[in-house]
This record gives sequence, C-alpha cells and structure tokens, in this order.
Amino acid sequence: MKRIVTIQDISCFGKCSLTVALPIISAMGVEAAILPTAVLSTHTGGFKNFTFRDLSEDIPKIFAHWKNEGIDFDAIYTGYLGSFEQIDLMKEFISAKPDKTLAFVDPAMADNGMLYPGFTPEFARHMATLCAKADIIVPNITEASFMLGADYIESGYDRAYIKDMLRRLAALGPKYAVLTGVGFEPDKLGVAMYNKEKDEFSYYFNEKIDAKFHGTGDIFASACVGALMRGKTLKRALEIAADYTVLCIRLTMPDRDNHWYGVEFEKAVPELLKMLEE
Ligand code: PXL
Repeated sequence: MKRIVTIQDISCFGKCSLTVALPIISAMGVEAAILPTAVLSTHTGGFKNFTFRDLSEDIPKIFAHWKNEGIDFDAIYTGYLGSFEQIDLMKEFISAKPDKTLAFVDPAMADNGMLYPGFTPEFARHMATLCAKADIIVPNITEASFMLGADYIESGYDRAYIKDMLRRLAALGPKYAVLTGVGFEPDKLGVAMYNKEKDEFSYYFNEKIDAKFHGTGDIFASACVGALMRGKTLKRALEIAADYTVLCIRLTMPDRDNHWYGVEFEKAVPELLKMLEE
C-alpha cells in the first residue's frame, strides 16, 4: 500500500483540509499520515471569530522524529499553510526527500479573485517558492494569478492565456503545472495541465454547476494524489478528481442551504472507488 503524508491545517468544523484529505485518501486504499499545521475551530471562509492555534513549533520536531525512525513516504501533499515559516519548513522537508517521493503542492490560499482572510500578495509570492520545489502543483486561476503577480481574469480568457499561465507556473520549477477552475464556455469547467518535459498541454472539462462551496479544491487535490498513488497517470488522476469533485457538488445541491460551508463528499465515495477500478 502506498503512503502519503498530507500537511495542512485541521479546521475542526467545515469539511476542508485534513478533515477531507484523510478520509478521501484512506477510502482510496492509500495510507494517509498527517501533519496538522494548525488547529482552527472552523475554516476561515464565512465563519466569524474562529480560533487558530499555530503548530509551527512542533513541525521541525515531528520531522526530526520521523527521520530518526526512518519513516518515509511515497508522496508529500501540502495544502493550506498558515505562515511564511510553515512554507519554509515545507521547502526544507521537500528538499530532503528521497527522489522516489512525489512532491504534490496545492497552494490553497485564494479563490474567486480573492485571497483567504489573513493572506497577503507577499504570502502568495512566497508560496510560489514552495511550488518551485514540487513535482506537481494544482493552483486555481486566482492562486496562480497571485503567485505570478498577474491580474486576475474571471472569464472571457482564451486558450493562449491559459497556456501562457501554465508555462509561467512551470517556469517556477515544477515538472507539471495544473490549473483548476478553467472554463472557455459558459457551461463547462475543468482543468488544464502542462507537462514541461514534453511541452504538452491537456484539458479536461465537465459540466459547470452554478454554485460555490468551500473545500472543493482540497477534495480535488486529495482525490488526484490518491489516484496517482493508485497507479493512475496524471491525466487520468485529474479526470477522476474532477469527476469526483463535480459529483460531490451535485449530490450536495439538494441540501445546499445546510451545507454552504462544505460539500457532502462522503456520498460520492462509492463512485470514486468505481472510477479507480476502471
Ligand atoms: O479549503 C481551503 C482551506 C483550508 N484551510 C482553511 C481554510 C480554507 C479555505 O477557506 O480557511 C483554514
């Protein structure tokens, strides 16, 4: 069984970061080790007065202990990080990894043209230096724009614009750059991918559901890295992750008023497992 370590916060309530990564990766038949970077009472997207306990102090000690124990991973998957210091710690951890370990970075920090509460454009530029060390990065267009210092364009862009953005993301350092939330037609949304070594682009689109939920980027990233660990190609893993994320949203729609804070990803797990068998 492959083993992933996923490094991001625990938002105790809210269905994002570790509370989705852990169950999704486990359900996919992949071992999920975790490193919680912070504990929050809820995520920061729509709740007021949430608590935030920074666990940065523990991170180097945890890494040192793992090193002493000879613990290693098939993939390192980082998500939401709460500080510049945590970004630097992840850079050190990835720099020290064995070659066989996949470094998968989701620079979770922004959406819909805006940074999440507490983040600054400087933080985004710093996150770009972590992306530089990754094998695969999966920003949405907002995150990519902030990391590249580019203006955010919500819609109406063309393929040339997305290709240029992917090339600039790949130039930061990763082997593969993925952009999520890409749409060239009003009723379609999907992902675009660039393989730097082969200078090759690919796209995958699904129906666009007219609703926004928190945590869907984390669900997408978790399913993608899980599928990679189950032996899928990146192209297929992106399709599986996109289809799973759309299904999670679709199944949440009937109860959307009670679930504005996150999607009912649990309901779509049986379909996700079927996709792994195909
Ligand atoms: O889903 C991304 C995410 C992760 N962690 C925290 C968040 C968010 C998005 O708002 O607030 C704490």
